Amino acid sequence: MEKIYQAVLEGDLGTTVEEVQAALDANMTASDILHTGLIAAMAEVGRLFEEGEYFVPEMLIAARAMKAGLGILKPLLVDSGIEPVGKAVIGTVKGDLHDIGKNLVTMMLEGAGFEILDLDTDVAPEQFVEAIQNDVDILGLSALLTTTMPSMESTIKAIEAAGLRDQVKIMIGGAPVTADYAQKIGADGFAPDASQAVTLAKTLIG
Ligand code: B1M
Repeated sequence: MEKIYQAVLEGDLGTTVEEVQAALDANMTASDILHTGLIAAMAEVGRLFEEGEYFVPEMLIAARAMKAGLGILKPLLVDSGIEPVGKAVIGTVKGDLHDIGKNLVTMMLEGAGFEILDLDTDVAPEQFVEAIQNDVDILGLSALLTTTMPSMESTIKAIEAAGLRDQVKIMIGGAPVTADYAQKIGADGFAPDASQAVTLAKTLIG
């Protein structure tokens, strides 16, 4: 696990992939590798960036390594093989290019049996409005920047203006987002991480 952690920290994609595979071969669970290896390393990358020891390029190559590791874990995280329990649209809001957390939430929701339409990153309010027209149970909005959090509110306003607010439950998340903020902007819920996003989504459609 230490090798995975170090490899992500160093942005070493090849070693990350090798060590994630080695950990799986040694019967470690996908969930343990995800949390103790990959997510823990990204948290450290964020700390180093804040302290001025890492800059954007280091952050970017670490993110690439993490994504490659996630790619190996994905089939194990999503392989639930059950009928969809609900339909969800998800995306990172306008102006924001961070997608790792959103991808994790997507994988966990897929693993829990949700059918997902992932709109990717930098998604404008009108794109979300368009995507939820047909029988969507949950809309998930992700934001990693304090400067893009207001895009969550604009998206909810656009959905209200389109007359669709009563048809969809809206949940939000991302490192700077809080439950208070969710309440303030009229979202239906907030989840601090991907597994709690699954619990929340199930509760919202319950
Ligand atoms: Co960015 N970045 N970044 N970055 N980056 C942060 C977010 C930052 C906190 C770093 C720091 O200063 N410590 C900081 C934001 C500060 C702020 O707003 N207050 C920051 C900055 C400043 C920037 C730039 C402005 C840097 C620059 O260019 N000067 C720039 C902005 C680009 C843009 O979006 N327009 C930028 C760019 C980048 C990279 C491209 C280099 C890269 C992103 C690569 C990618 O995503 N493909 C990057 C990265 C990697 C980070 C950090 C280091 C890691 C983010 C991450 O992937 N975490 C990040 C520092 C940090 O967060 N500690 C940072 C791992 C991931 C698993 O966690 O995304 O939080 P997270 O997701 C969690 C939960 O939040 C939750 O579940 C997930 C899984 O548990 N969750 C949800 C997320 N979405 C959810 C949705 C839900 C529910 C739960 O419901 C729908």
